[in-house]
Amino acid sequence: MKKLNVGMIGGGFMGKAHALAYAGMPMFFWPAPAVPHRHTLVDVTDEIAKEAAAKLGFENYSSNWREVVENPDIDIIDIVTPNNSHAEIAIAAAKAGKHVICEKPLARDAAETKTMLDAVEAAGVKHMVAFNYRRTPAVALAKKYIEEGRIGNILNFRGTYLQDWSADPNSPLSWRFQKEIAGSGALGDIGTHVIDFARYLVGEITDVNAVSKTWIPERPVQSGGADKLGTVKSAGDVPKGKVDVDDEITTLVKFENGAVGSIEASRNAWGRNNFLTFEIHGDKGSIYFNYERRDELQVCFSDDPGDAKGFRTVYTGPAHPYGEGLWPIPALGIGYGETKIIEAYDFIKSIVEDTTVSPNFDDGYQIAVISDAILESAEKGQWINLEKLPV
Ligand code: SOE
Repeated sequence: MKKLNVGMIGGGFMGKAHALAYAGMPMFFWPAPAVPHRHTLVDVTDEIAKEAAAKLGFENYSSNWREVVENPDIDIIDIVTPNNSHAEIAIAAAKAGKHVICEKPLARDAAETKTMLDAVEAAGVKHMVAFNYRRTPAVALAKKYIEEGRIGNILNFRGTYLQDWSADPNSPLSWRFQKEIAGSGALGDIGTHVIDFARYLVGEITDVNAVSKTWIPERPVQSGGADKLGTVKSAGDVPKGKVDVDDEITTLVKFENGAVGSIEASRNAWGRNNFLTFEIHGDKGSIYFNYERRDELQVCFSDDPGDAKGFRTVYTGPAHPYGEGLWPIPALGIGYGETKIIEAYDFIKSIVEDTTVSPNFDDGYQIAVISDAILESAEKGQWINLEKLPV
């Protein structure tokens, strides 16, 4: 069976998710299109890389990503580093002829993202941006129902991504709160997942009208590099640094096909953990999804009998998208790991079969253009029409 060697740049939280996906993919989708081999893991020092490689099952380690990108044995470069390093690595990887998968958001703004898109297109390599949530079977099922016309013409999309890991002012000033590294705050980090849902399920966004807030303007300076997502709190009188990105963003949206809606993202929503939701109303029915209950798709069809009309729950399983590879009984449980396994499967399949996979760097670029427009709208306090922006 064909083998593809993976060089993964970064060994933190997302590195764990991607390593799990490479290990698990052939167990779920057999025969695998190709078996991903965890060849080399790169981190900032040899010591950190060595430990991460041992933990995540990589054969080799390195602290020199350029060498790994140039290594002729490597087929795929997987980028799971903070946002400010994505472009440099992805462009070098594309020039070296490697297929590239990169965590989201692709880069800090649309201009930087465009350089990545241009590089992979010029090199003719396969590329994917890791908006994994659209690979939750219930989300893919929503897409199927929409394509089959089960809820008719779409009128409204209401999407949220709410978390509370940074609601505590003592959560440290990690890179996710620094514009120079992250590009934006809740918008880029989590709001982009909702934008991905909106484009995937409804269509292109043409206009946005947003508000943005930074609720906690300074945070304790982080000691050590690890991104603990608010689980490590600073106690006492510690030096603080400025937060220069959004904590919360809410925007109205208009779609090319006439639908309207809203997108919300906040990391200051106490009680919400991974509250990634959408409700979509069509002229023949409605669909509701909440990632915190990710085995379930709530549906209501207008032609349901009058005495049974209302939302009901479909539990995803073998009869649904990706069901042939996953668990044999509905509701046994899909997790974050499974979404990443499906993502790895679709990416590797696209390499072997020489097809285009979505979401790819073009999708990542469109999402960056929309994100920039949202920030511009919030700053100017007005609607921004995307058709007038350079794309
Ligand atoms: C932090 O908010 C984060 O890790 C995001 O960066 C991921 O994309 C999301 O899936 C989980 O939360």
